[in-house]
Amino acid sequence: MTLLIPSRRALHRVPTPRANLLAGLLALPLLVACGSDSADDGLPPGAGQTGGSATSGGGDGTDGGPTTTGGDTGTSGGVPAELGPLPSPPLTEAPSADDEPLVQDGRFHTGTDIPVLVDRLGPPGPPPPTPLTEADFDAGAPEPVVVTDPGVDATGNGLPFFEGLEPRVALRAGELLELRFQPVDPDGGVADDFFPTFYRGARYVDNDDGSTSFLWRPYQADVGIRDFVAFATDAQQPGLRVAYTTRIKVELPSDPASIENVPPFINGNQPYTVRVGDPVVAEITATDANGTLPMLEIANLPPGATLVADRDRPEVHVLRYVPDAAGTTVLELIARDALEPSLTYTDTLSIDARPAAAFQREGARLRELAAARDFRIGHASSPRYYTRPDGALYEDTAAAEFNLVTPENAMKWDYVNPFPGDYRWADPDNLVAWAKANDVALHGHALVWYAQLPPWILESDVADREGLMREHIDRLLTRYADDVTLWDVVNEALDDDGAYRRSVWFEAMGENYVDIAFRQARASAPNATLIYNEYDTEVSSPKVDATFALIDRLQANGTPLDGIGFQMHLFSDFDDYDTLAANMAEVAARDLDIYITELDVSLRDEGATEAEQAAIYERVLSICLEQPRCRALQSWGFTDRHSWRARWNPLLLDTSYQTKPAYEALQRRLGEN
Ligand SMILES: [Ca+2]
Ligand SMILES: [Ca+2]
Repeated sequence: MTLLIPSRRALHRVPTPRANLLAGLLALPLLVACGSDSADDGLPPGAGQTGGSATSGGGDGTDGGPTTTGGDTGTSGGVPAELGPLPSPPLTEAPSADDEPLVQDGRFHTGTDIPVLVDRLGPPGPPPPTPLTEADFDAGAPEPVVVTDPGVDATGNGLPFFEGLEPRVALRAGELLELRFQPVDPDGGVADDFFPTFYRGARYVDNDDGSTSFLWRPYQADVGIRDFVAFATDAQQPGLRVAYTTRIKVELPSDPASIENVPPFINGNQPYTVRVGDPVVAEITATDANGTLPMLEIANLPPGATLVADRDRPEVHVLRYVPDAAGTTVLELIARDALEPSLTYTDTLSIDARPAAAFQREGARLRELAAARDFRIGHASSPRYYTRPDGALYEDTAAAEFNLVTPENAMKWDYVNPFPGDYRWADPDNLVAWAKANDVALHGHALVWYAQLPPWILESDVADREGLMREHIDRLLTRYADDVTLWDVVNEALDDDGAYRRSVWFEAMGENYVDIAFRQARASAPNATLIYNEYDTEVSSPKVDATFALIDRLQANGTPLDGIGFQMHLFSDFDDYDTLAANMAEVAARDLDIYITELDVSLRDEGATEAEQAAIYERVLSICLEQPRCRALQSWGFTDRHSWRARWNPLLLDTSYQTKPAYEALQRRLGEN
């Protein structure tokens, strides 16, 4: 039975949000939008941001932000002095020969032309949150955190809470956990709820009485302590939410053999379109909630195929084969329980092989048209694309179409440096090698950001942050000094209301962190183009005003800044072209270059058409081409198969690598005068 530990929670006592609480929230699995950039739509607006309600002021001051603390840079008077030397000795171990990647066995990737590297410690990816301890459990759940949309002033409004949500629950593996709770607003009305937490095998049940139940039966693999978070939404102001946490401890029962042996599980696989004659690689992950390692089989293994266990990840098997004829192959995957082989889980993986002719595109390639006008057309490259079935087609298509590339994730802090002194260079190195082989320029992304930070940075001492930030910038710029010509140095410093985000960087250095970051970047890479990258820059808003105030402040300080990145994650209702052009003109008037860095146009709204999408791509490109300081247009991916907003088909090619009207629109416009 579930053991409920009684404890008092002051539901109305909501403290000033603190970075460590937010760090905990950010570390929740479903609050981190993996493989994505900026605020994903799976989150409530504001979640995963700073949670700070009512931060006032524009970009001209820190309005009560923390004072700068030490580091190596004198920052008295709010304007950074010259940078001092980097921390000596270093705050974390510098990259060394131990971090250098190895050449990967050909059975594990789709590459054929250049060696593919792999990290000694396994592939990169966001590191798991720091495990919670018994002491954390004894301390109880974190305090609730208020999250507000921009412009929401909750003064005088009673905060919603959950009736029935326990702050701490302990149970044994094999038992069923039920958390039953009801959102309540003290001012009356109907409060709503939102649940970002989900564990395998869990479900939510609407009890038809206003309450919801979260049902979850943990097994041996789930032993440990974790946080369950639910958001209560205010009845009067839907832009006001409060995150409440239940801390859950799962222990083994005295007789673990009493726990039911449940079937294994295979992670879902999407269908893929590939090209006949290319190698197909698929990483298939099979797990067992009982904590054992399932056996994996493929009932109809193609001729000549290999199926081998991954060196570093025992739960992953890697299939590789070369389809020699057109047609769809439905691979039958079987995971067998380690202790009871008749206990199985089956799944399929569908691979549609088409002849090369099926991927020929009419007309000239985008990069040829762009090069003829001294322009860059680029894309964001999906991490480790060479480990997916369509990897060969992906890289050939990218090489044919683009003369600029940004790693979508490979250079983000949590990927490249997940633990102190642990560098995962393989994926960025592979992209650099591919780009050089194909004469594609590289645009590094993103050195200093509030998101996709590893837990060790979120938990770092405030006094060390300036040094850690500078070390990080220096190490990446030094490694890629000969290869990367542009860098997003600071990404998304401003909140939607124009205030500085209360990031770990702002917390430590105030607004000066932006200056310090750019100065370090210039010192480490004197010839690189240094960019400030931001989203929602195509509209009129307090944030855009604050962006210009930020630029003006940097320039008044003599801080090096070469360009502004307009991310432009658009939806099909976008039509504010005049504001886009005016904002670009404002940037140009400040003697800065403009880069459209992350363009995509999501077909989210009902009835939205690919023709409308194409028209937006074309108009945005036109405005860029008509602005002499606009140097490049990058889309955030190029095939709808690999997109952070894949469900809204936002890109140039469809999931089968066929051209969409958006592709043809860019092609047409690039070919015009
Ligand atoms: Ca209320
Ligand atoms: Ca089992």
